[in-house]
Amino acid sequence: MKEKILKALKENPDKFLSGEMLSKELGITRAAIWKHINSLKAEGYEIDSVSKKGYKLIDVPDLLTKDEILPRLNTKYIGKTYVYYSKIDSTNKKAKELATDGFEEGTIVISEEQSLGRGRLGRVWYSPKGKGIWVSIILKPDIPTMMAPRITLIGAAAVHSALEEFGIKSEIKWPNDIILNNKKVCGILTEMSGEMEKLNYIVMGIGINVNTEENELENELNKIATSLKIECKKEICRKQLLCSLLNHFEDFYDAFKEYGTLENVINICKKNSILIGKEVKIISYGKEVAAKVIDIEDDGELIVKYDDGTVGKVLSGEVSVRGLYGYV
Ligand code: BT5
Repeated sequence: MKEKILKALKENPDKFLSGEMLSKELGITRAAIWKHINSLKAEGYEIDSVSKKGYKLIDVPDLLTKDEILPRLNTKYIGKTYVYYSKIDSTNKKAKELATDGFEEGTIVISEEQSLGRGRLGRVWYSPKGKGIWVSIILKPDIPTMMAPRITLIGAAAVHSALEEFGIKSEIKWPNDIILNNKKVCGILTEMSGEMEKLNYIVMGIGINVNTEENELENELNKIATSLKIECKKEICRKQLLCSLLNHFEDFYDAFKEYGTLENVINICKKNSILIGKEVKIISYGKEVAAKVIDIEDDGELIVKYDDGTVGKVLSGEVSVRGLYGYV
């Protein structure tokens, strides 16, 4: 009902809608209308209430609530079950609990702020309030568990494509970073549950620094991290970006499920790779090895040439890749 009232207010931006009219149209009492209006106000909607005139929408909050996102989303199933928090420890942690409780494929968990946002290998992901997109997607594809890390590249290609719609040309640092101006603007954390043969679920967490200011990237994070606002020198609409991201994600993910290939995704990751042709350090289980990145395989693995001339494949999920002289 609240959604219907909001829709009516949005469709009549310059008009007062009387409580009586709303109550007749929606078939609920005026007291109930008043309650829903108060609940919208509590969410941050600025609504003018004038006795004998009614209600007029003045301003919409910059929030990624269900009411703001679902009407703009063109997906079939990604995001249709929408779990929203203003603050949570980690959306990935919550999504894993929900996936275990039987929440279906496509459910997303989103929060304006994370108090314990997580990166890979127990690292911390800085997630300040209202400044970014901190979202996790529950996936339950019928694939062997060992194929699950490939899904990370679907996330990377989806973020890249969404940014492209905003005229932002990003680079992809295999397997889970999106880079702007040699700094990290987005990170992806793919977690899974399953046995060798059977995958129970995947949770893909995506964190994008959207409107974070430079001085908000604390603890020297500004040396390796950036935001869309810092690079584009203007605010970016988080709602539009989130919808575009989820739309692209569903397209790529559907193709993967239907045909079992990652052709488009790999093409995007190769074409926009910041690593191919570079000398890097591959860090795995505390060991560092120098190598040159040659290519990305059709199955998503990184092909590298070691200093002794041998060529090898690197699986995502277990490594970090660093440039010889800096982050990339
Ligand atoms: C990642 O890990 O890049 C995965 C980040 C995933 C975050 C999302 S947000 C929604 C969902 N819920 C979660 O709890 N997590 C996911 P990794 O490659 O390990 O990179 C982590 C490193 O990036 C840290 O050690 C910092 O150096 C750096 N970092 C931390 N916060 C950052 C930020 N906001 N922007 C850029 N870099 C950051």
